[in-house]
Amino acid sequence: MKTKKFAAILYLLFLDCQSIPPLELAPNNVVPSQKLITYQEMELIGFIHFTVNTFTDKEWGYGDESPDIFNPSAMDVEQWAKTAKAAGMKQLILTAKHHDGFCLWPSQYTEHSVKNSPYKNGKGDVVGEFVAACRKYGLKAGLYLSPWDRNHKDYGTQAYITYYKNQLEELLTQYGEINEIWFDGANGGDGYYGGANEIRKIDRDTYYGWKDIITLVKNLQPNIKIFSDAGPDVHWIGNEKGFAGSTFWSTINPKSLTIGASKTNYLNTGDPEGSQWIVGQCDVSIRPGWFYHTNQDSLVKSPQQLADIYYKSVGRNALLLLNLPPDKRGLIHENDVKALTDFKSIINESLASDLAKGQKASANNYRLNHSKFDPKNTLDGDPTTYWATDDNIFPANLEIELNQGRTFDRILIQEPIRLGQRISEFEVDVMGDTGWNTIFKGTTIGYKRILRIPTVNTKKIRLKFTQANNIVAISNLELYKSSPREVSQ
Ligand code: FUL
Repeated sequence: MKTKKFAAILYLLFLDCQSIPPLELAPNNVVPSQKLITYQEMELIGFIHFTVNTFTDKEWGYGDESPDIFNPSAMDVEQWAKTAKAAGMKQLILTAKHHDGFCLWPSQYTEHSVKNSPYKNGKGDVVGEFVAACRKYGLKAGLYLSPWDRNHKDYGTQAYITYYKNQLEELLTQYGEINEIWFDGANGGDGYYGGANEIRKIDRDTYYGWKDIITLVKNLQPNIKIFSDAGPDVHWIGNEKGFAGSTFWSTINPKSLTIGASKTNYLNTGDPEGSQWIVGQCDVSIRPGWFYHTNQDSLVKSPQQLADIYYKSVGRNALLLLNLPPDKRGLIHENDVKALTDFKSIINESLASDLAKGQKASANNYRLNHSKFDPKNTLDGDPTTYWATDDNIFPANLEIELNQGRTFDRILIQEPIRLGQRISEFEVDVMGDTGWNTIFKGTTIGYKRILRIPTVNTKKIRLKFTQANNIVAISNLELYKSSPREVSQ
């Protein structure tokens, strides 16, 4: 009898538990892997374009350059790493081989490499030295291996694909963990090609056999992120200015992408209907060219221009990949170091003191009235906690009340992207003397959005989320007054 009663109580308890909705918000269909979240969290990374072009003053070598010209006079790979580290970069990517085909490591598959250059009397290995310097300074190492090779006699045939795969195998087995491999979309055209001096065209869809190459890369380095116009992990942003679209979805449809032939507008905005999560990466050079040219010493981007780029990349849900090309000495030039250092100190100053921290957050609704979804989770500095509403609450309003009137002009917002990217329309209102004023209207947020708004002085600010593809969830909100140094003095 007693056991029957006990069973009935258990059953009732079970029924009761069933009626309580689960405490974690159901994720979207498309979400990033932890690997991609960790990758996106790097935010700022650097590119190193360095090869024979540095010595010939060219942007694209023809492929007939003699290895004799690769002779940096004061090479210091650690200076690259130290410079990047000091600027808060988390990774560097080196052009192990650019379109000219010259290899910065002593590849066994070609004579066209550092092994036949005067650098360290042919005993040098720039890739090896680079990776060691990255490790020493706590940076992740990435490598660029140009699919196009204007030096190789077999370019355009299957023999070259074998050569390319062999080189990938060298790079991905001899240097420990490589965090990213960069597949450039530029390929096919005129070149030296072992002396043929002709134009060679390839079929972008079929020639490289990208599917096999991707499998090979992932087998050799399971944790690597593959960059290309088409991902599969990281995609080009569609321009070389360092700007993501002001609407930018981390979801995209890979069926619409081809390496070397993707629509740039599509890459620039992503796709709310996208079937895959591919992180956006904004590449741009600190100078007009990707390689060092003396006559561009005065054309290094100003710290203010770099700050603008930062807001249009990191501030728009993408990564910034900033190129720092070493000069003929093998050093990042003083002007570049200065611009980079000043840029980073300006951004650090702008985002130094969060005026919303420890202030009051409220909302017109929060899910189940449960503390797990409380609006104050947006101000706790913990990226894993978040505010979320009950089902179908639009607008979802998040209000921040400051303990006194504050002046600010930057708003940093984050979605808990492990649950997917959701917001597609929002506005920002501030409380004025006569009530709420809308001062900004926006679309996407994603991992991180940093809004530059006109300077306001207010005690109350409201974010009004008017459209999303799922229940609204926000993990973080910060308010800042930017450094006056963001504007040229
Ligand atoms: C382009 C290349 O053609 C440029 O030389 C540079 O490497 C840039 C990052 O990608 O497609």
